[in-house]
Formats: sequence, C-alpha cells, structure tokens
Amino acid sequence: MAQDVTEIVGTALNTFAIELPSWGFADTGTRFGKFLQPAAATTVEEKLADAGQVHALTGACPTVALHVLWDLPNGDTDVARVKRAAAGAGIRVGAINPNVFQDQDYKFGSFGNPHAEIRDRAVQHCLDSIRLARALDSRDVSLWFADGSNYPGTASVRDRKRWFADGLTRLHAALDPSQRMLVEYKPFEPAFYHTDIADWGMALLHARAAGPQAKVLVDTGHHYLTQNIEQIVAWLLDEGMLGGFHFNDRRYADDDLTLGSIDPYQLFRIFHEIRFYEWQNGARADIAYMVDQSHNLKGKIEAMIQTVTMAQALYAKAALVDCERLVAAQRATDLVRAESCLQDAFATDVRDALGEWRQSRGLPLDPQDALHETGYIERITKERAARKTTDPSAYA
Ligand code: RM4
Ligand code: MN
Ligand code: MN
Repeated sequence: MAQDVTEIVGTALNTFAIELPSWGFADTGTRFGKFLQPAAATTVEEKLADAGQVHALTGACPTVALHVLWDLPNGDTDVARVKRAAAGAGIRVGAINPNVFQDQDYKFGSFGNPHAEIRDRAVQHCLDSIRLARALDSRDVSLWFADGSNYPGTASVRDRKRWFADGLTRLHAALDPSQRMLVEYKPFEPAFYHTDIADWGMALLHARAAGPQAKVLVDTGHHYLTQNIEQIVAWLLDEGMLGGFHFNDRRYADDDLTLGSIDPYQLFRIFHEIRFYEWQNGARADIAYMVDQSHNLKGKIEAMIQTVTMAQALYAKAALVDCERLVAAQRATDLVRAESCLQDAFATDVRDALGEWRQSRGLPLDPQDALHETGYIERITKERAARKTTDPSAYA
C-alpha cells in the first residue's frame, strides 16, 4: 500500500500546478486599516520575484496572475518590463485581471452602470486587458465585477443583467481562439443588497450567452456558508463550463484566508469531484487552479508556501480515492463503504509521499525551512523596509 501511495501521489503531483496571485505578496488590509509588512512587495518586479521563490521551492507554481491596474498601470508600455521580470524570476504571466471596481467612475457600477459612457469605459478597459493578455502570452482574462446595489429599488436588476450580457458579448468577440474569459461570481461585498453576478447560475448564463470561450470561475470564498461548493463544481464540469478556481479559505465571508486553514475537507471534496470526473471521462479537465488570498498577518511568502503545500497535500489525498470501489459502492447503495472511500483517502498521511516527490524533482524536502535557509526574507526585509511609505495605496 505504501508503495502505491507514493506512486499515486507522485503521478498526481506531476501534473498539478497552481497559479499565485501577485496581490498576495503586497500589503493588503481590511476596511479598518492595514498592518504593513516590511518584506511585502510593492512593485510588480518584487511580486514576481517573490512568486519565483515560491515556485523554486515548491515546483508547483509556474505562473502568476496579474491585476492590470496594480501591476500594469501604464498598459502596453509595461508589457516588456513585466515579461522580463517574470522570465528573470523563472515564471510566466498567468491570468490577467482587469480592474473595473476602483475608479471613482464606477461608484454605481461598471458593466451595469446606468450611464452608457461609463459602461463603455469599463468594456474598453477589459478590451485593453484582452490585448495585454495576448501581448503577455497569457491565456485567461479573469473577470470579477463589484457591481451591485445597497438598497432595494435603487437599481434595475433586469436592465443591468442585459447591460452585462451586452458587455460580456463584446469582450468575447475580441478574444483570439486561444484565449478564454472567466466569469467570477460573488454573493455580496462590496454591494450589500444585490450583486449583478451573485452566484454560479448567473455566471453560467452570462458565460453561455457570451460565447464558447467564456467559462465560470469558482472562488471558494464567494458562497454562502454551508453551500455545497463541490456540487456546483460537479455541475459545472458536467456542463463543460468550469474554467478555473480562486482558492482560499474562510470562516465567515470572503475572508481570503490561507487555503485549507479552516476546512481542508472542503477542498479535498472539490478536488475529488474533479478527479472523479476526469477518471470517468478518461481525460483531464481544462481548469486553471489559482490562489486568491490576502495575507494580512502572516508573512506573505511563508503563507503562500503554506498554501501551495496544503493544496498539493489535498490534491494528493483526492488522488487516493479508489474510484472503482466508490462507483461499485454507490451503485450498490452501500453508503458507509462509499463514504469511507473518501474518508480513508482524506485520512491517509501523504507527507512522506510528498517528500519523496519533492526529492525526486530536486526540490527541498521542507520548502518552509528551505526558504529560511536561503536568507531571502531577511534580504528583502532590509531592502524593502527602507523604501516603505507609511501611507500605502489601497489593497495593491
Ligand atoms: C474579489 C475577487 C477577485 C479579486 C478581488 C481582489 O473579492 O475575489 O477575484 O481579484 O477580490
Ligand atoms: Mn477571486
Ligand atoms: Mn474575493
């Protein structure tokens, strides 16, 4: 059995990659304030360098998602610099995230704004982002909209739905055949009465209407508590509409906590649904696994390594589910045996197998220890602390 575990885990990890968010390396805060970290990244070069460290130590994060306004504020002129920095850090640019939620113009919405000029402006920014993505050799444009309203009766839900459909269709028309657009949903925050794309059903309808290269993005923090996320995942897979994930954990709302810190069994169940689907279909699902976290208190790089190793462990455990046995037990309505297929896999200690996989790839046995041995954190703490202002810009 032990030999099997090592082999199954190794094979699963060989193809498992997870994308890091550039914003996870920057100082972020809550709406009450920020606690600055001297080592946090400020420039895109620093974010990419930090992400490169995580990849070098874990071997699982070859790409980094960028937020256009935070990382490429000068648009096309930043492309060459960003490409160079990514290559220098040994990584590639991943999903491009347009930003239509920060500007004053978007106070009453972007794609759903009642003013046509503002809707056009938002669409134009996303069209520019599609072009930027192409220039950066990145496939996915990842769309999240803060649009919504705070009070009943203040916004026309149906008008806004149609404006969104119109904007998204315009974006789809601008995609190259190799590009995709991912539509993310979120039930609330910053809007507290209605959100224009509030759940997976709305995202699915919009993505379908926009065109075949539009898929749904599931951010694990964007659900009501107790919602069965793995069921949503199974449905989207079955519909051929699951495009990617933003992984994080939470206790209450969109807390953006380190992955698996609160409920590791949840992510295990998500991975299981994916692996089960792939096993039954005999093919890999085309899914972008991405992290979307904000580490206010933990060290940025340490938290990211912790997240990646947790993702690998949970993915490895999901690979251990005996699908044949599971199907047989499900068909025989042998409930306890079926459930124990999941429980046994989840309970398996995969740490040794993970270690063997790391060593077989020339990676450090313990990426966290290895990080401290490199002296990288001390170096950037010294270098960056001196340049930090006391009044950093919001979020990025
Ligand atoms: C949102 C959403 C988006 C992310 C922003 C920063 O809640 O998760 O994906 O880009 O936060
Ligand atoms: Mn997200
Ligand atoms: Mn979020």
